[in-house]
Amino acid sequence: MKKLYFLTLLATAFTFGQSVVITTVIDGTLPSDGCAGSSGSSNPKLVELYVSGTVDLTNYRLQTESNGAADAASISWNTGCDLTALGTVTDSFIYLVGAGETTFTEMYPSATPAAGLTSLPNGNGNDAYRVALYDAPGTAGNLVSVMDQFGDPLDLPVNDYSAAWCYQDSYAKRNNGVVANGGTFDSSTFTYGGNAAFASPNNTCAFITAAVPVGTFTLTTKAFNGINGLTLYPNPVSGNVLNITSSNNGAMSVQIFDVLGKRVANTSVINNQINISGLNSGVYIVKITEEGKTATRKLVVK
Ligand SMILES: [Ca+2]
Ligand SMILES: [Ca+2]
Ligand SMILES: [Ca+2]
Repeated sequence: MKKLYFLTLLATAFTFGQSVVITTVIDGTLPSDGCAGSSGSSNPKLVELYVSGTVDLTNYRLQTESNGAADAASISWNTGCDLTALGTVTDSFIYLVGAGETTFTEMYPSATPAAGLTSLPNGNGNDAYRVALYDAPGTAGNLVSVMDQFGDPLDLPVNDYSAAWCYQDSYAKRNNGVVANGGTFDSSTFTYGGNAAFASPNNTCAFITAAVPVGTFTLTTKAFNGINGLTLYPNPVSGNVLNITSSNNGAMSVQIFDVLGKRVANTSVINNQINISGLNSGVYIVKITEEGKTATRKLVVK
């Protein structure tokens, strides 16, 4: 089954950053029936995703791990929100509104909540999320890979809000340029409103809309493909060593991503070489950074 997905992905247009990432999470303090409404006081609840490149969302899920976990064995991801109904998506935001859709639409008239989905995320602050690919729908499905994750359940005692990413009555926004993390969450890659940022008197549509614009995330980074004289060889590579040189010959760091956008290596160039013995045969994207400039190259490992 894994092989089938791999071939399917290779057959589609291959783009760096072909991925689904979690870009905004909101736990609001507003009514559910519009900005002037009177029903409820914990809306809207949003998880915003961004699809970079073209991704067929069949058997992708947005899953929740609620309230932290005491240890790794206690981590429990729910079956989640199956994204299959969204079909194939290209370079677009997806708005998963778990509660307060009427209010959300008034706040963000240009953002259309995703339709036709069930089990929408409905977190209240100390709940982690992940985008994951399964081999079948529902409880029968087995996990193929994790593409991106927000929050680490092990960061907090159960039912606690002390970790940086725990945003009760507040929000979290992914920093621009942060690519899919493959399930390894780094809390410094998001910006947070701080606990209870939307408490009274900030429990108004105007305040929250201004504090948390949606649809703004971008993967574009400055000085993209800007490393002078960058050379990778051999390519295709069959041994354990990849040579990387540049005109500047400065200190270079290297991240390598697989076709699912998962990071599989994070290393530094030493004596113009990196060791790639950990990579299986396949196609990868190599992201190289030298003195603040970044470039990407396709790499084939035989
Ligand atoms: Ca839990
Ligand atoms: Ca919770
Ligand atoms: Ca809340």
